[in-house]
Order: sequence, then structure tokens, then C-alpha cells
Amino acid sequence: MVRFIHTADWQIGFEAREAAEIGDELREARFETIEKIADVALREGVDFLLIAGDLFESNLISPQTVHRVLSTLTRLHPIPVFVLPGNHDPYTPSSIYQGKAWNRAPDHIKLLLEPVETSDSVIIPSPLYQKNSREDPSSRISFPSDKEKIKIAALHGSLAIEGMYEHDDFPISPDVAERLGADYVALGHWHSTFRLNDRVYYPGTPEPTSFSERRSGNVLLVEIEGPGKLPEVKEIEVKTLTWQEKSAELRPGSEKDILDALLREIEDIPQKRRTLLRIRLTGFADPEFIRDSEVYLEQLREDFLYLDIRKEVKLAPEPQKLEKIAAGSLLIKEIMKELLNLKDSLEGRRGKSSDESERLLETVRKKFGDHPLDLAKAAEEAVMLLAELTLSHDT
Ligand SMILES: [Mn+2]
Repeated sequence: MVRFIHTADWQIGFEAREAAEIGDELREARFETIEKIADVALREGVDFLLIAGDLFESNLISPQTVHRVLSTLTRLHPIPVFVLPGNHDPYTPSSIYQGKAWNRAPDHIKLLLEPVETSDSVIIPSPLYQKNSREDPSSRISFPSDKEKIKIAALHGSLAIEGMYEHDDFPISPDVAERLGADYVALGHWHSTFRLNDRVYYPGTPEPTSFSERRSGNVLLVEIEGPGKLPEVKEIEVKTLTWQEKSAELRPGSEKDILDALLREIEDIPQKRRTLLRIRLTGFADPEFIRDSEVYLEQLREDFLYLDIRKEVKLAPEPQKLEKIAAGSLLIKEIMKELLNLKDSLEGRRGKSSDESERLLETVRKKFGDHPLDLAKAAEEAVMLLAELTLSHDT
């Protein structure tokens, strides 16, 4: 039986490009989080802690920072800590793992360059030696067939799932567990917790690094009864800060209701001082409303650790302006009329549009946006965009 914590992507020394002003707080939060990971490991009495790459943000981390990480990991003694070099901290001649600070690590902290064995398991790593590669890191390793131990592979890279990886980002074939005959494949690199199948997992980064992460902030507690048995994997939340994105699509005429609903949602967010909030406004609104909304949104700034307001709202032209534009060109007038008719008829009988309007709308959708479920909205947007294009062309 083996029981261990699988984690990765601690990114200690985090550069925090997305929220640079609070970089220090973000870097500090990571230390708070790794202390929590140590607490979990001690509380659960695990056999070892496995860090599957990118413990450090880069190979240029200060000796003081390295020392701080080592003192947290020293708390685990004598529980072994296995550290795999990832693409952020590859094992190069100038690697952080070849530096003086790291070399003072006590013996229970072990760099995974070669296979290691515990009483019931064998861990085969594929350490990274560079920042990018088209080679599958799992292609370099295999398990000895004579071992009657639980087989664990430690890899850092991107599962080669169509649309989810870059070709030079250490692509890992999704059949990795079957191919290696591994009981468990401990992956690192993706920042959200992700289960590919019973035997292949990403724990994700224990401390979020971006608004785009949907499922970060966890470590995995893995238990495997014996060779060939299915792992039992439990997700444990350890994050210190929360990155949240709230968005609303404004519609002319109902901007206020939409914004109010958004503000109520934001009001309900717990632990605001520990939250980074991004508000994204899209759609159309009149200029005065956009100015007013700024006042409301700015008031939120002091409640949150960090606030990023993204206004991607397009100005909604006044009806008179639309008429004026239409009067300026017969062609535009015709197109607008067509689109507005279409919008009206679609709003009148939602979901029962004729083949002809479906075809026209299909063209509109391809050109102007992706609203497969709301054809009337697509038509309306097309009118707005047409007006906008014509306006900017005029001036
Ligand atoms: Mn990585």
C-alpha cells in the first residue's frame, strides 16, 4: 500500500505578470499555501510528497527564497519529498537544483533524476532538461518488469489532447498509463486539477496563478492498495487567494438591470480581501451608461485585494443615428432593414425560424460572432456592428 501527496507547479518566485502591482502579496501567498501542504502531509501521515515539476518559477530564484522553501519541506522530515525538474526549473548546468542554496537540502528532500524506490512503490521520473520540446517525456522511461511494486511515473508536460496543447510543450500521449504499465501517472504542468482517467492526474497549481484557471488551488491525496489496483484519489483544497472572473453582457435598454444583477453577485463573494476579481463587461450600452457604470465599479476597488475591470462594451448607436446612417447609403439601408426584420421575426417566433433566415443568420453569425442559440441577438448585434463600422468609416 502506498499513500502520498501528488502536487506540482508551486511556481515559487511567481512573476505575477497578470497582477504585477500585488506581486509581493501573490508570492507571499504561495508560502502560506505550501505551509498548508506540509500540514496536510503531516496530518495524513503520507509515505511521501511528490512535486511533479515547476517547484520554482524559474532557475533564477534568490538563495533566500530557496532556503525558505527548504525550511518548509524540512518540517516533513523524515517523510521523503521527491522533486521533479519541470520546464520552469529544468535541470540545466545553471539549474536552481545545481546551486549552493538547494545543495544544502537535507537528505529526505530528493531531486528526481533517477528512479527511486520506497518500501511498496517504485517511482520512475522523466526530468526535464530544457524549456520546450516536441518529445514526449514518457517515451524516455519504462518500468522494470521484474518489480512487484506499485508503479508510479512522474512526468511534466501537456497531455496531447487535440486543442489543449502546443506541439513543443512536452506532449504526453494520453495512453501513457497503459503504455508504461503504470499504476499511477503523476503529471505536472497544467494549472487546473484534471483527471484524464483512473490512473492519470494533474493536481494543478496549489495556489492559483491566473484568472483563466478554473480548477486550481488543490493537491491530491493518492492511495494505492497494491500493484495493479486502482488508485483512490482525493482532492484537497489548499489555496490562499482566489482569482475570480465575473462577466456580464450588456444589452441596450436593459443595461442597468444587468449591471445591478452583476453587482449583487459580486456583493456575495466571500473573503473579498483574499480575492482577485476581474470584471468583464461586453455587449452594447450607451456612452452615458458606460461612464456611470465606471463609478459603481471603481467603488469595489477597496473591497478586494485586486480589481481588474475589462470594458469591452461597444457603444450602442441611438435610433436616430441608425436612421441617419441608413439615409447615407442605400445599400446599408437595405441590409439594416433586412437584419432588423429578421431580428423582429425571430424574436416573434423563437426557435421556429425558416430555412431562409437560418441561412442568412448563419452568414451573419460567421461574420459577426458566435451566438448559435440566439439568432435574434446575432441579428441585433450585426445591426450594431454595421452601424459602428459605418460610423468609424465616416469620421
Ligand atoms: Mn510547467
